[in-house]
Amino acid sequence: MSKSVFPENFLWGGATAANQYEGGYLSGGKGLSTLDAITGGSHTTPRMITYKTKEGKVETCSRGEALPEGAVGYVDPDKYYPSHVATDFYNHYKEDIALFAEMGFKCFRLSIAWARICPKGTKEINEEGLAFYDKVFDELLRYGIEPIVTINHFDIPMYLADELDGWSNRKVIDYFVFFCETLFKRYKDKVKYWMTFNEINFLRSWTQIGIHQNDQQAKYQAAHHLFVASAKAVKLGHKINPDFNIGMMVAYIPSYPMSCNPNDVMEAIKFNREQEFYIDVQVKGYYPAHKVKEFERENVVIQKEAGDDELIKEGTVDYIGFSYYMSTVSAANPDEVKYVGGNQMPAVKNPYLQESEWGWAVDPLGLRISLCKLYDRYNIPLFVVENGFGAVDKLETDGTIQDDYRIDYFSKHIAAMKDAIELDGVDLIGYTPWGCIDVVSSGTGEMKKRYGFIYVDMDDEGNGTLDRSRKQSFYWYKKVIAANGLQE
Ligand code: BGP
Repeated sequence: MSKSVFPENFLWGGATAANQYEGGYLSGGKGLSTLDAITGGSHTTPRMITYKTKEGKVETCSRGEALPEGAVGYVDPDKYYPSHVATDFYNHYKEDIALFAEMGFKCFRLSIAWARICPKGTKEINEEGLAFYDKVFDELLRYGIEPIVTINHFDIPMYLADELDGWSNRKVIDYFVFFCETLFKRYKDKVKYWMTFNEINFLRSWTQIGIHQNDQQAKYQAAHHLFVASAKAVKLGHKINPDFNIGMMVAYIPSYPMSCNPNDVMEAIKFNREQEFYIDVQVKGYYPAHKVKEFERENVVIQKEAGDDELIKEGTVDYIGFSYYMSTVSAANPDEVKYVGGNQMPAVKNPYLQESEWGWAVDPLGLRISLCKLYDRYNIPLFVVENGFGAVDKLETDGTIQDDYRIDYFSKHIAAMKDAIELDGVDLIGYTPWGCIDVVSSGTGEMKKRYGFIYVDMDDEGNGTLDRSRKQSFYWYKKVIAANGLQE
């Protein structure tokens, strides 16, 4: 029998995020977060933000839009908000962790709901929130499962968004660093792996960073504040516990040129480096030259304080965490570009690849390509912290779920990681497939777009028993983990 090429201590596991999984949106002293005011959606209807205008009128707008001045987030009792119950990790954590342990998980990635620890996002602490994650970490550690913590996954306490205009305001850096310090000190003996911001390159205006405007100036000024906050957190974390591994997290979608026409190649370079910009700052510790030039051209002026550049240099991360779901194609001719899927990604169809029902191109080799590109370029450990196949699963009358399409997807992506380790020498430390248990879709708000090895009985309107069932992929992944990635 051949030998596994995956390192012996490779972190096999799964990934989730508080706002899509936890539920208990007002339980245990939690404050409101922006995501608690986002309605459900579907394949065709985008998720909407509910807000109150200055005049007190209740309105909605799509997640990408700017909120009018003075508008505040609002939870309309007549609307359905999937984050409120989600798949209820808050009340099912023991049962779920037992299932993860049964699969043989070495690690489990979760995020902390900022508003559960600091209900308003300010320096008031909710002890009950801290105690909840203590119980979760203790339960994981009991089974020898390493917690991997995303400090901030797409949410911000509503108070910070509405009162301070979120990350556009420099004061939020200080509040975030306080939040990190609270976590680092409290969990320093329980958690070793952290990452600061989920998909830092995908932050949508009010929903995720709490800002009311939505132009380039506002977006990049907020990004600067996120960079400074992340760097401060990394420095502080290393001081509190030098054994901490603190990473960054980016959504990585490698783009291929549509043809060998150099104009298409240039487009692909531009697309890729927009993502790599976020990695450059957090790994190399400075703004890349192309971004500085772009800011000059577009009249984007970043307000920095003395010392920011040094901080960014000193607070570089220990590893690169990234999500990989698909690749895309860039074309110089804009007529080729269509917007696809619930997440409205700009894309050109790749004739060589199949797509998921949501239009996401399935490309296992693209994962190897991403691993090569990132390792060649940055030379620090890599961690695939999200990967997976969103599909409609059918619960059979005998209680089984035959998700062979998911097994096929994972099997090919794991083979691609194996090649990257064995043939390209990539230093890959772990793999946490997305939504290892069914969670609400972030892009569409649907329940029917499922990723899990574990099925949760819950539908798009929030009806269901929340019962858990093992899918066929559950048994398959268990074997893969037991064989440290060797596949039959
Ligand atoms: C990433 C997010 C996750 C997750 C995943 C799948 O962008 O980090 O939160 O949801 O994508 O996307 P979706 O839920 O839209 O299918």
